[in-house]
Order: sequence, then structure tokens, then C-alpha cells
Amino acid sequence: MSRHLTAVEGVPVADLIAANWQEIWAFQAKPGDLLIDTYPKSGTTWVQEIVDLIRNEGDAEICRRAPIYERVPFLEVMHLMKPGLEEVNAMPPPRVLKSHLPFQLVPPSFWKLNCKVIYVARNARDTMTSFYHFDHMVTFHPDPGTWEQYVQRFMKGDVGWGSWYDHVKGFWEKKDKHNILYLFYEDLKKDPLKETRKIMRFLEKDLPEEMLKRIVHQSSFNQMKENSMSNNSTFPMEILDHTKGSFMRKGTVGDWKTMFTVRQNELFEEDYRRQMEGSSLKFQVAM
Ligand code: PPS
Repeated sequence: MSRHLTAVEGVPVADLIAANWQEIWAFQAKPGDLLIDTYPKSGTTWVQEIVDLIRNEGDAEICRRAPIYERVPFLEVMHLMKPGLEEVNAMPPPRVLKSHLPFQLVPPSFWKLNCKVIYVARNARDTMTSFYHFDHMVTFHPDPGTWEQYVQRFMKGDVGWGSWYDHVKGFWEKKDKHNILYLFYEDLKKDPLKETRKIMRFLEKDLPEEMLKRIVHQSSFNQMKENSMSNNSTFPMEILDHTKGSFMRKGTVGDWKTMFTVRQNELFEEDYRRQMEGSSLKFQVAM
């Protein structure tokens, strides 16, 4: 499997995604479809699980009908795994799909149909930390190298799906012009009930408080970690080498402190200010 990145419209993505770009770009959304879009490692799977639980009124059994990557197909890797494009095309709407594509690379059919999009952002330091560990597992990404090398690559946007800075700002700037619910991983950690209620309202559902509390419990880190239908442990080995790490790793805010040196943090902060200058987008960072 190629481990290279190729630029699509200036955004580096895995060769295997770039090679299939025309098909991905031409993807046809259907009215009512929901897209969960994130920069990698920002809480995608967590929100996928919450959405599936809300849509199924907290029925944990129904939500164990298939692994999360089948319940919520992954747009840009559909040609590499099941469910493939044909199966996804055959699914009745409203479907829920996952993507890591930056705003400008989301297939235009989603915007034309005014589909709902849930975007989840996570602070850069924790995202990078999580991505570094994860990139040891991803077979179609370059070897992550040393942590120091990875920090440099991340700041330059030379990682799969490109620049974190452009990604989070891209959706932030467009969120009021489209049907986008912009969430933060840190808020989900702090008050999962409040954020889950926001998602429920966005999905135009009205579930009783007790059911919402159950959904929060079922989608908690520990519950998902133990649930083979939620923890991605069966994700195809050709794409994710499960001998190199665990998908449900820590699920915390502030884990970056176990990786950054004081010097790296200073340089990162200086670069961060430059890259985020002028943006009203602010993150809660555990310092
Ligand atoms: S991916 O591969 O990009 O789709 O990964 P993604 O799901 O976006 O992010 C994975 C990180 O989210 C953590 N995670 C959770 N945290 C809190 N609660 C729940 N329920 C939860 N589920 C997944 C997961 O552990 C990864 O973060 P790290 O920091 O690596 O542990």
C-alpha cells in the first residue's frame, strides 16, 4: 500500500484517496443526509456514536447492529472498504456519513441540497498528539517519524488531510452560511449532556431527558472502548494496523503535555498565533 501523500487542490491526502478523487468529488448526497466532518482525531467516532444513538432513540442493541464504520460510512475511503460506493448509494436516505475533507473539498452535492453537517474541532495540541499515535497505525500514511519531526510536519500541514489550521478555520468561517453545527471536543468532555442535547436539537429530535442521559452514558469513553461495534477494533487491518496501537487510546483533554517539550511548546505557540491571527475561533487548551 502506498504511504505517500498527494496534493488535491493543494491539500495533501493519501495517494489512495487522491487516485480516486474524481469519484469522491462527484459523490451524490441525498436530501436529508447528514455529514459528520472533522479534522482527523477530533472526536469523529464519538459524535458518530451519539448521532446513531439519537437517531435510534437510545436503543443500544440496534446500535450494535454493525461496526460504527459501517453504520456511518467513511466518504473518502469507500472505494477501499465496505460499505462501498454502490452499497452506500443503495442506502435509503437520510444517511449519516463521515468525512475528514476540508470545507472546500466536500463534494458540492452536500451544499446544493443544504444537507446538515456536524463539524467537531479539537485543540491543535491534543489533535496532533492523538494523530501522531494514530499515524503509527494508518497503513496509507507516511511513517510518522520522530515526535519532533511530526510537530514540524503538523505545523506545515504536511500530514494526511492537510493543515489543521486551515481545516478548523475553513468550517468556522462558513458555519453561518450553511447548515453547520460547529462543536468542540473539549465542550463534549466538559458537559456531554449539554452537547448531546445540542446534537439532538440539530437532528430535530425531542428525546426525554432520561433517554439523553442514557445516550451520554452509552457513548462515554469507557463504554465505547469496551464495545467492539464502537471502538473501531475491527476496522480493516489493510488500513489500520491494530498491532501498532489502540484506536480508543486515552480520550482526554491535555494529553499533549506528555509529549511536548517546553521548547516545542514555545515554538508551537508562536507559530499558532501566526497561523490563527485574525480568526475569532478560540479553543480551550488545558495548559
Ligand atoms: S478518526 O480516526 O479521525 O476518526 O478519530 P476520531 O474519532 O476523530 O478521534 C479519536 C480520538 O477521540 C477519542 N475518543 C473519545 N474521547 C472521549 N470520549 C469518547 N467517547 C471517545 N471516543 C473516541 C479517541 O480516544 C481518540 O483520542 P486520543 O486522544 O487518541 O485518545
